This record gives sequence, structure tokens and C-alpha cells, in this order.
Amino acid sequence: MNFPWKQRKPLARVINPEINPDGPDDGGRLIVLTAPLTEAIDHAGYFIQMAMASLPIWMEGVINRKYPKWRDVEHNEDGSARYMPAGVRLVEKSLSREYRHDDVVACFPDDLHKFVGPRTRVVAVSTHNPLGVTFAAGVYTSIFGSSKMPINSHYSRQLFATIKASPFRKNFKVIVGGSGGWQIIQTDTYEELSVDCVVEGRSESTDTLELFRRAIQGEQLPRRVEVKHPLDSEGILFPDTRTTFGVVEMTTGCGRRCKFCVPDLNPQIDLPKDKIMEAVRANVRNGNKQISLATEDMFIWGQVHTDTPFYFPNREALVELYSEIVNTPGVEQHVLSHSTIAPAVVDPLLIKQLSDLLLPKSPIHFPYLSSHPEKKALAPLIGLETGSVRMAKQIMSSKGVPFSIEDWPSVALEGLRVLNENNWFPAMTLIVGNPGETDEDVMDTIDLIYEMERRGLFAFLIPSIFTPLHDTRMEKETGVTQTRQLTPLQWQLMMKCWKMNLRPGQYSWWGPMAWRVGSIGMWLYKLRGLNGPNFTWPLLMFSGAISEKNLQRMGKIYRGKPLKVKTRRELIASLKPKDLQYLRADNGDLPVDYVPPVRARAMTG
Ligand code: B12
Ligand code: SF4
Repeated sequence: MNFPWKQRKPLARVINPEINPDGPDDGGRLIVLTAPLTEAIDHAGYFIQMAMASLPIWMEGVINRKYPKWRDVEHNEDGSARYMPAGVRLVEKSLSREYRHDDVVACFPDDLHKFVGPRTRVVAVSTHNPLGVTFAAGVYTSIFGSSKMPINSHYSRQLFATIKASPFRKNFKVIVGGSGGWQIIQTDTYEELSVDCVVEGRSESTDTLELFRRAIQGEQLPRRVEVKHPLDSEGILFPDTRTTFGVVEMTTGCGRRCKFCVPDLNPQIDLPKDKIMEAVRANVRNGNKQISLATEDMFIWGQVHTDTPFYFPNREALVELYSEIVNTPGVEQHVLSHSTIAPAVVDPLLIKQLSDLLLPKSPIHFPYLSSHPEKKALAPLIGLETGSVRMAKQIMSSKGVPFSIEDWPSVALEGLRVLNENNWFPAMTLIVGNPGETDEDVMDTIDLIYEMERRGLFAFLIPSIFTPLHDTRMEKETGVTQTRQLTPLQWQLMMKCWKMNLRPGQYSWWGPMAWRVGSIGMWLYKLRGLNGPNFTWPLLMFSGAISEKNLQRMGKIYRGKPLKVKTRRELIASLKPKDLQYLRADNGDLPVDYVPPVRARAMTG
């Protein structure tokens, strides 16, 4: 039998006889920037990178078969990378304030030998998720058999091993930055990965430049440096070359203050449209056909620090921004990144207008779900996290503002209804195993998921095990740490989510059969030992081998009870006048006796 994972390359790069042991002819670049191959690739949309973050390395063959060309990257004439993650591009841009163009290069890991030489003083690595210890990533590799080595982590380690093995290693410092740098700090893998310093924060900071100066002078660097985030948009730079997936920043921070969230710790800033558009055009000039605006919540853009609270989207501003982007000559594809769900309840007309604009350029197709003539869909990433109001109050009390967190299940269902009606089928994350989560909390979430099913709503549900992320307000808390600790209900929630995700793919006669046989085979082969006895019945439920009704009758699963859900009109009726004034009448559903403030003033004046 052919086991593709047994044939993979060893971690350190195989010695290539064509590589000159004396380094490149020009002595190499002073500063060389890079990122793991699996974080730099630009193929097949976001999904491929997300899959690589979640699947263990032994399943690499699945990706290879589906995307045989995923390793084919594009180069500039000098061998540097044609595209790199936005983080790398901003480090490059930040350094350009102090160093000559020829001193700095950004290259793919396999090309390091072309640029690292006796002259090199810094190799800087930008990484999103090097060790795979973040939420959602760890849990699936652990379900499939190894909690330590997702595909992305394997390639990240391979990159660090290549740098460590460089004959010039003693001449240069290795500085790591990016949203995944904390994983190296947390796991204390400096020696193993040969990292001198991890920078937490943005490259624009003068402290970052000072660090590079010290590295170039050969000074000892601190292990960890925390640098300040700019407080306004003036301090944020924009890429003027091509970024992976055409990522251009749209906002920083969020404002909803969820306790487990990292990006919310940054100041809430929306970036100027002219700068965003310049970066979009720069991407297109450099051969990119796709654009994605990076944000925690696209709906705050245009409403940050205005007289209106940020959670009432600025419809005109958003429509104008997205319209300019998709109408930029050369932009063939556009994908959404992150958003929240309450804005869909606040302003359904905004969702409709954005759909009209964005669907034609969306590369995502959901043939069984979309009502678009070409079956196109939009799929932003949205946090659902829990269906338990008790839990939601503890970890994300402002997630649904302007609506009360007491109404969270209704906000989520009503928002999803509006989104689905407009061909938005979001990927929604759920956190399983929050600190203090009880069986009742999990049952509340299961109720919500079954209610989605009952109402025919669709979201791609991504349950993950609670991970206390560094620096967050939950940093010191522990929830579930291994899949064996999951309770039968927590397993059931996870497997029900996946069962529902597979719904649209199950229309062929062989689909359900393949899953049934495949999942049971996998359980017999590997999973029953790994994940413990609590996993068994939920897996049988997932496989469909025994009907949910029968499993419930046998007392093996909980099938959820119907939820009493508020309509949009009822949700709006519960708003206080201070918030009600910002709702737009063209969406309807305002209380019949409601008098908008302007008219009220006219009447009283
Ligand atoms: C776009 C995006 C994606 C895209 C594209 C990623 C890419 N390769 O380009 C996709 C969808 C593929 C993706 C996937 C994932 N993502 Co993502 N993603 C984002 C998002 C929205 C924007 C990232 C970005 O480009 N920002 C703009 C750039 C400029 O910011 P930056 O990279 O942080 O760079 C700045 C600093 O970090 C620093 N810096 C960066 N590199 C370096 C290097 C050095 C040497 C120095 C000094 C400084 C430095 O300077 C830059 C500014 O000047 C962020 C949220 C956010 N707002 O950041 C989440 C985010 C980074 N992703 C996250 C997660 C969890 C994931 C996944 C694990 C999700 C999953 N389960 O599938 C995967 C992992 C992918 C992988 N390959 O392993 C988390 C990170 C959590 C963590 N690491 O602790 C974030 C913060 C989202 C969140 N709300 O939690 N992601
Ligand atoms: S809504 Fe999302 S981005 Fe905003 S604070 Fe909560 S988790 Fe963070």
C-alpha cells in the first residue's frame, strides 16, 4: 500500500549540489525576508491554507492530489518572490524607510540560498501559525492522529531548519514576527528553531527598526520584544507590491471586546480609502487578479470614531469602497475575510447591495445552495462561538450589539437568515470546551445548531477547542486540553457540525455511503484509541450508520429542543431609543409608534 506521508522529505533541506557553498556571487543581501511556503502560496483561494493549518502532515497527499500544482510559485526576474503574505510586504516597506532597495529582499524558502550569504546580517521570518497551536488548527490534527504537526507547521519547521543549517548562520540574526510569533515564545522553541528574537507587534514601529539596526551591528538581541501598535491610520503602511491572496488591510482592532480575542487588543482603526485603493492597484500592477480586505469586522469600516456607534454600519461608505475595488480594472476575484453577524440584522439592505456588487467577482461556488445564476456565493468568516447565553455573557458580552447578549441565539439565526437569503454562506467558528462550560451550555449550542438545520439555514461550522491565546483576557485560563477530555456532548456538537457541513456535498448517491464507510474505517484504524470512548457514539451519528432518532432513543445522543426565536421586528423592539435612532427606516420592522429623532425635533420645535 502507498503511504504518501512516509515518503516526505526530512526536515532539513536536502543538500543540493548546485548550491554554491560560498553563497551567492554578490555576497547575499543584508536583510532577507521570508515566510513558510504554505503561508505564502496564493493558489485555490483561502481554503487551501486553512486546510493546511488543520490537516496533519500525513494527510498531505490529499492536498497534493486535489491541488497538484500548489508548490508552483511565481518569481520576479531576480529570483525574489512575486507574492508574499501582507505581513512580509509591510516589513519590507517599513525597512525601505532606512535601507536601500538592494539591501532587502523577500524570497520563498527554497530560494534562501540565492540571497543568504556572507553579507547577510538578518533573516526575518513572518509567520501566521508556525506550530499549529492556535484554535481550530490544533484540534483537527489531534482528531486525525497527531496534535503536533499540521502541514503548515511541518513546512514552517522545514523553513527554520533550512535557516539553521545555513553555512552563514553565525553571521546573521533570525528575527521572527507576525500573528503566530507568540507560539515560539509560548513553547520556548527558540533553540530548536534557531530563532534569536520574536517581535510582537507591527513592523512600522520605530522599535522594530531599532532592533534591525542592532542585529546588523551584531549585537545580542532580546528573546522577545513587544512593540507598540500605531494609534491612528497615519502610522500604518500599505504594501506597494503583490501580496498573497491580494490581502490589503482595511481595519485594525474590532471593538466588541470578546475576552478570547487577540486582534481586539489593537486600537480600532479604519484605514483611508485612497491608501487601500493604491494598494489594490499595486497588487493588480504586479499581476494579482484577486483582492481581499483584511479586517476583523468589515462592517466597522467607515464608522470608526464617528458620531454613530461603530456597530451601525455606514452603508454608503461600504458600498462605495467595495464598488471601487471590484470595478478596478484587473480585479477578477474578490473574497471577504472576517465579519460579525449582528450587522446583517441591523441593515439587511446593506447585505443585499453588497451581494449585488460582490457576487459576480466571487470565486466561491455553492451549486446546491446559491440562488445566483452562476451559483456564486460569499463566505466571510464569522464567530458564532456558543449558543449558550450564559457562556456568551461570560466571554463575549458585546458580540451582538446593539442587541442584548440575552438574544444571542436569535441574533445569530436571524442574521444567518438574512445572509443566506443574499447568498452569503459564512464559515462560522465555535469554541468547544470554554473554561467553566457545562453540559447545559453545550446542549444550548446543540439546540442552536439543530435550529439552524430545522430552518434550512447554512453556515460552514468550524468547531474548535478553546485555546487560551497569548495576551488575551483569557490567557491564564484552561479549558479542554486534549481531545480525550471532551465529553460525549462536546463530541456530539463537533460531529454534528461536520455532519451538517457535508450536507451540500451529499447529493450524489455515493456521497453518504463513502462518508459512512470512511469514517467508521478510520475509527477502527486509528481514532477509537486516540479520542477515547466518548467519541464513539457521536462518530456513529456522524457516519449516519444509525439514525439520530434511534441514537436518541438509545440514550446515546441529545437531539436538541426547538428554540423560541425572536424575529427582526421583535429584536428591534427590544432596543433602547438611544440605539433605535440609528436604524434605517428603509429596512422596515421599526416599531409602529416610533418617531425618528429628526421628525421628533421638528414636531417639538
Ligand atoms: C487574511 C488572513 C488569513 C488568510 C490569508 C493568510 C495569508 N497567508 O496571507 C487565510 C484565510 C488563508 C488565513 C488562514 C488562517 N488564519 Co488568518 N488571518 C488573516 C487576517 C484577517 C489578516 C492577516 C493579515 O494579512 N494582516 C495584515 C498584515 C499586514 O498583518 P500581520 O501579518 O499581522 O503583519 C504585521 C505584524 O504582525 C508585523 N509582522 C508580520 N511579520 C513580521 C515579521 C517580522 C520579522 C517583524 C519584525 C514583524 C512582522 O508587521 C506587520 C505590520 O506591519 C488575520 C487577522 C488580522 N487582522 O491580522 C487573521 C489571523 C492572523 N488568522 C488567524 C488564524 C487562526 C488563521 C488560521 C489558523 C485559521 C484556520 N484554522 O484555518 C489559518 C492559518 C493559515 C496557515 N497557513 O497556517 C488568527 C491568528 C491567531 C494566531 N496565530 O494566534 C488571526 C489573528 C484571526 C483571528 N481573529 O484570530 N488567515
Ligand atoms: S467580534 Fe470577533 S474580532 Fe471582534 S472582539 Fe469578538 S472575536 Fe474579536
